[in-house]
Amino acid sequence: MVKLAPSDVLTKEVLDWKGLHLFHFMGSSCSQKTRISFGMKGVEWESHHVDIGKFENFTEWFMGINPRGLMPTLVHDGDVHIESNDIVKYVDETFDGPRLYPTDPDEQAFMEESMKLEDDLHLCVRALTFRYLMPVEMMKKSDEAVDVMEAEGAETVGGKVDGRKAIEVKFWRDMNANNGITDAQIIEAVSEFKPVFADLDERLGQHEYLLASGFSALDIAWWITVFRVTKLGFPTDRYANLNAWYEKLLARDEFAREVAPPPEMLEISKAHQAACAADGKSMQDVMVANGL
Ligand SMILES: N[C@@H](CCC(=O)N[C@@H](CS)C(=O)NCC(=O)O)C(=O)O
Repeated sequence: MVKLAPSDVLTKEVLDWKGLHLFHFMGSSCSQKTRISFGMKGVEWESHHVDIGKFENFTEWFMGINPRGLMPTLVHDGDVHIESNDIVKYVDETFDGPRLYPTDPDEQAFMEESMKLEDDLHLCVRALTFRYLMPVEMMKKSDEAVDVMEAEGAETVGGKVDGRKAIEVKFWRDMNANNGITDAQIIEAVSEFKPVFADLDERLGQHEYLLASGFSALDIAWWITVFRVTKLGFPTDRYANLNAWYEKLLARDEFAREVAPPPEMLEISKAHQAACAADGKSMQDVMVANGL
């Protein structure tokens, strides 16, 4: 679990906070994952909305509670937890309510491996998001904001030197240098997702949810990825079982309400994807052109 050591927390005031505080952004897929999980669990939490479009996660204050500059971040009775999958696990273990983690050791082992894969693919989700969600001018980070993010925050996470921020800084600097996300990044991301989705599809042909024992946080984590890439134009309907599971969970209020974009954003996104398609550059166009 990724809990910060008090020495990693440079924004000291949160060390005295009581209660369950979630720093999140409405449109962030990792934040959506935690909000859906909290809803399924039935826990009450205090909301701190951080607008990543306004670079509010790249300030000295926020970097002081998350040295990676990422959403979501949890403060519980003065302890700071980062990493969405770890936050969900922590809340599942700490609070009453329906269990989101299995008790069977084989399922626990499978889940740990699959959650890691889901997390490892997050930069692929991000590449697709930053290409297809909105026009590049609306998605780019200013150089000044990235400079602040690079300079602020502790160098350590859990008391150990952390290399994660350098990966984040490189992502944003590359995006600015390339004026967006390149076709090569799209091809790489889609090539990663295809075999993974085929595996999920096969599992979902065997049981209703990803674990034989029933609904779990694994469904929430992968559903968030499938939701995001589907909305960006990935042909999820190529995978019949995955698609049916995706639609079934989307019909649940705990899921739908956390991922519904504001109408004006939806309009911008649709218009952007239509413009990409008119240029022959939709996600499916890039896939077809590259034999994917
Ligand atoms: N592995 C991290 C990834 C977190 C992450 O990348 N969050 C995104 C939002 S989904 C973010 O904060 N991006 C920063 C930005 O876009 O400025 C987690 O699961 O919490």
